[in-house]
Amino acid sequence: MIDHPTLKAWVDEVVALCRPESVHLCDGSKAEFESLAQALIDSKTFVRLKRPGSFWSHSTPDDVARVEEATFICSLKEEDAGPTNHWKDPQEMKKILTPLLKGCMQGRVLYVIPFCLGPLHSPFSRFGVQITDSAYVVCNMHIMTRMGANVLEAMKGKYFVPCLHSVGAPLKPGETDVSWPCSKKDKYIVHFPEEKRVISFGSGYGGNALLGKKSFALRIGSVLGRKEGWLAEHMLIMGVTNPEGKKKYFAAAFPSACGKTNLAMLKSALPGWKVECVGDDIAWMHFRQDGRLYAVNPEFGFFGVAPGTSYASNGYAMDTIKKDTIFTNVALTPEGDVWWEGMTEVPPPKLTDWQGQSWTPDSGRVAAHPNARFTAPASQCPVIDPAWQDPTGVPISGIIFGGRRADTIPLVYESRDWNHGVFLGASISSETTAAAKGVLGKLRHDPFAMLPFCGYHMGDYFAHWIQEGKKGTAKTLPHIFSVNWFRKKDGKFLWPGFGDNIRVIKWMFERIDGAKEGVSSPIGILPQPEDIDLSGLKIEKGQLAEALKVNPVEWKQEAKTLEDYFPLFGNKLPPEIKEQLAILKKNFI
Ligand code: GTP
Ligand code: SPV
Ligand code: MN
Repeated sequence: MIDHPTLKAWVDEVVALCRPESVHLCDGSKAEFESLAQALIDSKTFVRLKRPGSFWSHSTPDDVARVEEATFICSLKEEDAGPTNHWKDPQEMKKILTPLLKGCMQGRVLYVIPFCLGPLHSPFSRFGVQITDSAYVVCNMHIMTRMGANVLEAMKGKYFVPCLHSVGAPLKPGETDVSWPCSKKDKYIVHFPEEKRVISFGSGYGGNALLGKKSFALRIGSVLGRKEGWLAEHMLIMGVTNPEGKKKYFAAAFPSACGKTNLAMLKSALPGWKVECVGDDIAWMHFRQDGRLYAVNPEFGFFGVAPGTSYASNGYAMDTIKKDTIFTNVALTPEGDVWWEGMTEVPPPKLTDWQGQSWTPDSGRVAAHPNARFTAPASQCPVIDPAWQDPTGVPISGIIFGGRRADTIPLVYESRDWNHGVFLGASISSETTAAAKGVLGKLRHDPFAMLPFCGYHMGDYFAHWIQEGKKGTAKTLPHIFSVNWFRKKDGKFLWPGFGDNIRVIKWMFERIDGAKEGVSSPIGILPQPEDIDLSGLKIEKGQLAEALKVNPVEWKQEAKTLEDYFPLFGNKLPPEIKEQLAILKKNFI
């Protein structure tokens, strides 16, 4: 049945261990999606919405986000996982996983999903195969990846990354299924970097279960990138065109639920400026012979945060999800449509909330889970970039790092050079969000927005970035910027954000073109306040200055925090980072 000897052997091995009722090799067709969706309607996992081809589903309250405490990098040596990852010896981990996997697919179908990360036939793309016992996961993979018969064909004789997933909920004979099967006891999201394998057990949600995303494209991807000389990053990719028709591409890293989807599809507040989207979550980037950095989006769809998405904040995302979209953990309207906090100013009078309970505005609880998500095809985005599937990628002129910071970090500044830019990426801190299980709003270090996603020692990762920068010249390397849309005064955001962020991007664009002088400061290059185009924006006097301010008291504290943090990486902390930290400290004495 499977014309790929390695794949066939692996499937046979998993069948013998997990004991599914049957095996289904996915062809990726529309008919396949339809029939799985119908099966999910029958098992009450899906409710058909009035939006064409769209479905509502909701998970159990114990399976709503990534589980970082259950995520492991099982490298042969503990040192290679580094201080920011959970580690276990691969053999020890297999001793835990094997008994859990034994018979775990009983009563279920084992689906085999051949998928390709990146455009098919691109030299930068990689193959994977996900085995899963969740039809919900298959439907999501249909949207999120290029998958199916044509991928299997292209994969013939080629290497693929095996990604094994089970919801960990075997069905006894005669037992009826629940609408959201997952393990009540055990969750493990495990990566074997040397074997280039992923095993995920117990969860059906998002990045825990859609293994092409964080597990392969980032954790295994970063390991491949280090070895092969490229970068796997938690970054959006966007094209920016100025009123003269000149275009530049940017890649931007923000921690989970901190604004990548918003920026990737920004609706410009400045006339004549246009943003087009290549990707909203992950970038695979390679330096080419010309010394420039090129990016491809390994994904095929968006798994975007629903709450807060509206025609005011992200109209293009709203248009993307009009059809053929899976909604998870949003609220359901009596008319068979969806709703979430922030979608409209006035909530509907009556809803079914994300837990399936009836809800009214005075219920005293949210209707949608804060990490409720939509799964939608990238091709439906009205501002998808014409080059989004270009097999060679798009040339990156600017890299942006950002976090959710109520203070200290100014609206925008530029690094002095590549190594200083690497330091800015390494220095990101951000308040935690609902994208991962755990406390909300707690400030934590999240270097390069990769804290939960780097598949090896973060100190080696910094060194890899410094090394990669040597492939370019001052002329060809992307400029590197830091932004903060989230700075507050008296509890209110200082910067309007969203579509107005184009004003900041415009300054970057002009800096890259050499059209704007910056102001040298102790932290890097700041804009002259008059160089941020505020035309047509009603903003209180002094507010921009406040948003751009470098407060020495706060920065002394920031430098101290970083000085306390970086020793975590021990002797793997590159001297270049130490040097940048020393410069920062010296500048505030
Ligand atoms: P993942 O998919 O989890 O990796 O995250 P993401 O970075 O794509 O997150 P997303 O764009 O969905 O972030 C949404 C959150 O960021 C919401 O809380 C938005 O309100 C907020 N946000 C996005 N852009 C802005 C902005 O310019 N200003 C402010 N204040 N908030 C913003
Ligand atoms: C994130 O948490 O950064 C996401 C969502 O993009 S998930 O795919 O669930 O990891
Ligand atoms: Mn993400």
